[in-house]
Amino acid sequence: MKFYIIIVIHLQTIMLFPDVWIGYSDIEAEGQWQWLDVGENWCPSSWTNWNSVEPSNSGGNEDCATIMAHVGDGEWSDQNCGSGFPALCEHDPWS
Ligand SMILES: [Ca+2]
Ligand SMILES: [Ca+2]
Repeated sequence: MKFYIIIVIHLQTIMLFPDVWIGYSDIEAEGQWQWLDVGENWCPSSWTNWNSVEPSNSGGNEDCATIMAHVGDGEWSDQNCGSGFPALCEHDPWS
């Protein structure tokens, strides 16, 4: 059995941090959001934490989700995948 430690940083308390990618995307099919795992497999999920006006797919070109650092309480936004944000990753400390 594997155990994972997930470290969640409350980003609103660290205002120097930008938004961060979370590995959730609808790049394969618009509106069908899925997680991309380490094996590069797409995993659908029904739980989300979108901001009330997201996902907006602004300009028809927002296919990657971020946790917004300065809006809401860890709410998500879809943004252009080419934006240079850092990524939040899951790590198995026992592997
Ligand atoms: Ca999209
Ligand atoms: Ca958006």
